[in-house]
Order: sequence, then C-alpha cells, then structure tokens
Amino acid sequence: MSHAMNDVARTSADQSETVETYDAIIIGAGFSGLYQLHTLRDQLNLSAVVFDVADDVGGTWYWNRYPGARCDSESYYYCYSFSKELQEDWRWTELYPQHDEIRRYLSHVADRFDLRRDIRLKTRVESAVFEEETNTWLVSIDAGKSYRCRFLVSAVGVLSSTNVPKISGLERFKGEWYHTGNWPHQPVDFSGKAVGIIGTGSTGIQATPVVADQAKHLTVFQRTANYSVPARNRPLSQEDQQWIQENYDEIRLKAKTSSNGHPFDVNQQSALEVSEEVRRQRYEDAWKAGGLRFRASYKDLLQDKAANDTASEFIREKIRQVVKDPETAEKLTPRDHPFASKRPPIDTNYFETFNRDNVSLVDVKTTPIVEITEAGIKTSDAEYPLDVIIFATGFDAMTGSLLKIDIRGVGGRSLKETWATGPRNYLGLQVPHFPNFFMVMGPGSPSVLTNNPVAIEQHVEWIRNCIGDMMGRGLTRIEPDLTAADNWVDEVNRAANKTLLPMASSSWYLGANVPGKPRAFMPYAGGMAYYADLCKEIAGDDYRGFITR
Ligand code: N01
Repeated sequence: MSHAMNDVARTSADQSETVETYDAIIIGAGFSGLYQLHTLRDQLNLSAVVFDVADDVGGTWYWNRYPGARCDSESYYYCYSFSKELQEDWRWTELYPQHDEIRRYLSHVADRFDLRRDIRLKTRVESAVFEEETNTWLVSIDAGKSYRCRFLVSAVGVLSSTNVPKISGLERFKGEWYHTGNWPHQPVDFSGKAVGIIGTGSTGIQATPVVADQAKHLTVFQRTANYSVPARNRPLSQEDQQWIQENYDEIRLKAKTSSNGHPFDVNQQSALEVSEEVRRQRYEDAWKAGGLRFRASYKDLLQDKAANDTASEFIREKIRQVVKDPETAEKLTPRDHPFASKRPPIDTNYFETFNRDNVSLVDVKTTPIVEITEAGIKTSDAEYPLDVIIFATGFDAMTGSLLKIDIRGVGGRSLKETWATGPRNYLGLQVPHFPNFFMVMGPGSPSVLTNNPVAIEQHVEWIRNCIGDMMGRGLTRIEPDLTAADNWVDEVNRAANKTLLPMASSSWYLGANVPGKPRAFMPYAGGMAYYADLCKEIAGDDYRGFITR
C-alpha cells in the first residue's frame, strides 16, 4: 500500500496557491539523486521527484567533460552495488572510465529503473522553506512554480559548484575561456592555439597531457606543485571482465568494510619498520602498478609525518627522474604539504608532458598572476599571450551547491547564515532546526575521502531506512539536537587531527581554496566502515541524537 501523500494538487498553507505535493523532493540527478529516487519511489512506494538544472542525468559527470576527464577509482567498483542485475548487465571498457562512459552508465541506470518519468530536468531549485504548521517544505524552482514535500533530500554533489577565481580583467580577454567543471558539449579545438591552464589539482593534471597533444603551445600556471602517481589506465580484457564478475561479491564486501570505500588491502606494516631497501621495492611496485593504491603501501602514510616523508620523497625522486630540465623538475616538486594530505591525483604522462617542446610551466607562487589582459595572462614578471584559458581551479566543494539554494528552516533561519562559521550538522546527514531535510554526502561525512559510490549508497540507504521508520511509526518530523551536532563537529575535527590532512593548509577539504569561505575541515576522516557502523548503531538506538515527533 502506498504511503504517498496526495501527489496531485493540494492547497498550501496560505490557501492562495495550489502546489503539487510529493512525499519527497530530491535535488540533483547524479549518482546520489538517481539512487535516492529508486529507493524512495520503488522500495518505500512514496511519491518522489528529482529536480536538476542540467538537461540530462549525470550530476558532476554531466558537467565535467574536459579533455582527459576520467575517474580515479577503478570502473568496476566506481558504480552502484545495489542491484546484481545491473552489475551483470553492464561491462566497463577501461580500468579508469572516461567521463562519457560514466554518463552512459548513469543514463542506463535511469532507463533501467524507469527513473526519468520522475526527473524534471532544466529545473533549478531556488529556495526551500520549512513550514511548521504542516511540517512540510515548500520548494520553489526557477520557473516560478512551487512544490510541497514532507522530506527534502539534497543530492547536489560535493564537487559541482565551480570556482572561477576573481582575477581582474577576465571580461576583457579576447580569446575563449572555460572552466573544466562547466565544459562545452562540443569538443574544443586547441589545434594551432596558445593555451593556458590554471591549476594543477586532479583536473589540471588529467587535462594537461591531453591539451598538450593538440595545442600549438600549452602554458601551465601552477600555484602549488602536486604529487601524482601514474594511473596505468588500460582497456579491460575478457579475462579482467571474467575475474570481475566472478569476484564481485568479495570486491563489494571489501569496499564496504574498508576505511575509504576502495576494495584493496592497506599494508598493515609501518613504513618505518622495514628496511630502506624493502620500502623502496614496495614503492617501486606500487608505482608500477599505479593508481590510488599507492597510498595503501603502508598503514601510517597518512598518520605519521616521518612515514609519509618516505613516500613523499620517493615521488619527488620520480619527478626528478622523469622531468629532464632540472629547473622545471624543481618547480614541479611538491614540498609544502605531505603526500595525500590533499586529494592525491593520478595521471597519464603528466610529468612527462613537461619534456615536450610545446609545454612550459609558470610558477605563480613566486610570480603571481596580476591580471588577465585582452591578449592573455599577465604575471608579476611577464605577459603570456593566449588564445584559450582553461580554469582547472576546482570547486566550492562540499557546501557550495547547497548554499546557492536559499534553504530556510524553523523560524525562517537560513542555512547559509547557520553555517557562517562552518557546516555544523550531525553525521553529515541532518542539520539542527532543518527538520526532514537530509543531505547525501554532506560535510561531516566521509564523502570525498572515499570511493564515492560506496559512501553514496550508505547515505541513500540510511535516509531511506530513516524515512521508512518514520512512516512506520507515524512520525512527522526528525532533526538532530544541537548537542549531538556540536559533538559531531568535535568528532570530525578530532578525526582529522589524528591524520596529516590538516597539514595541507590550502586544501579544499578545509574550504581554503575559496576566498571568504569559513575554514573548517569538512569531510569525516574516521573511516568509511566505522562511520557506516556508527550510523547504523545510532538509528538502532532509537535515532540517538535526533529529535523525532
Ligand atoms: O580542483 P583542486 P580539481 N590562481 O581544487 C589552483 C575531484 N576530481 O578540479 O593548490 C592560481 O584540487 C589550485 O592551486 P592551490 C578530486 O576529488 C576527481 O583539480 O590552491 N591557481 C589547484 O592547483 C579532486 O581533488 C576526479 O595553490 C589557482 C587547482 O587550481 C577534486 O575533484 C577528477 C587559483 C585546483 O585544484 C577537485 O579537483 C578530477 C588561482 N586563483 C577531479 N585558484 C576523478 O577522477 C585555484 N588554483 C573522480
């Protein structure tokens, strides 16, 4: 039997306007929103709708189409695990899938589970206001229409609000400019052009070799040198496919019981308890194998600075070996933060690209960008004429997309103001005074420190179970109490401080990349499996720390 509220017209509180009403409104049609819709509509039998501003499903993968964009997690586990049939009928072609393949996958999911009929595309949610009299949310979209729902779920993504730095003169630039996170749908032709790319995070590191292949000249404007490990991407063979299908249960279990959602073992030795020779061999093997597994070489790389130094120095040596010009190699060598204290990129020929004649590197820490002119980028010591500027400058991560929506909880308080000093909430799932509002991958949850689909499925299923429990018990309202939220913020900080993560002072984990953003360590570093168990235990303990009625 359906629990659905009237999913047709219903009269709003002020009686003057008729609004469509749903049990749940979900904002965002990426990995999170698609699965949340499936769980609420098809498993709980609720009426639910998804709004997304894009003209197709895909979330972050809808927008990130820049040259070289592909996933850093391996394809066969950077995907949903909730449906065996889905798992069996989809074959990934490469170890690290390109953006278009991930979009095809998400499109397939939308079709396979008949989700599209409840997804409204080209629809931007402008505001959501909680109304106490009815314990419902009034959600307004850009077309001026409003909808009402009992449960509001943010599935807006953690890396979806682009960060274009305010560099004076951009509006005068006569060439083309793009942000990687809002890339045109038609390929951009770089042939015969002088291209500049600002930013050397995961995105810039993926894009640089591909753009260099096409451009007449590529200038990379680097503020912070970065560590990167070769990805060693390759097509998946028939044998790989067979191995994946035969071992899927074990792969999924390993991912779910790991600290970061990746199904590989972390070596339980300390980097400091083995000889130099043994350690070097292990790093060499990990370098040859490639990928984020390099981080798992020793258990203490993210906890102990001396242990980390051994890995950091190994990568620095590799950079010096690969990059032929010693001055360029030195500029590319990271020294101001430990390896993996910022999200570590993986690459295909990134450092090798700086051996090309058509590529140059500008260190904008020593010679900062002063302005953008009609003709290109001007630093404190030179002007670089450019036809195209690529901003690979990242995102207003974790909170940016959410805070673009005017969300108002009890008493009209705004979420943006409530979070003026940092995103205080409970478990990264709910915010005090914002009842029946849930966040998938909210700040304060493991989110960006994980292989995302694992964290997404855990959140989506927790939210489904919570809403199901509420329905079952006839409850109309749930929100965290303030003390629980404060304690959780303390726990998020405690967990971060046990690691080297806060040592990267310019990291987007801290909000440091966006001027004016409050500095707060946002993801929960206590481990995915521990966190998932805790969420389950809290729900089982009558939703400890939540107020229900
Ligand atoms: O962004 P970033 P990203 N002047 O913020 C520089 C995920 N991802 O898009 O370090 C000059 O990491 C900035 O310099 P600094 C992944 O989680 C996943 O690369 O602040 N430079 C930095 O070099 C990743 O971590 C995949 O000093 C400026 C760069 O721009 C996250 O997305 C692929 C500047 C921004 O790096 C974000 O990565 C790609 C300025 N004013 C990304 N402002 C997958 O494979 C910024 N910078 C799944």
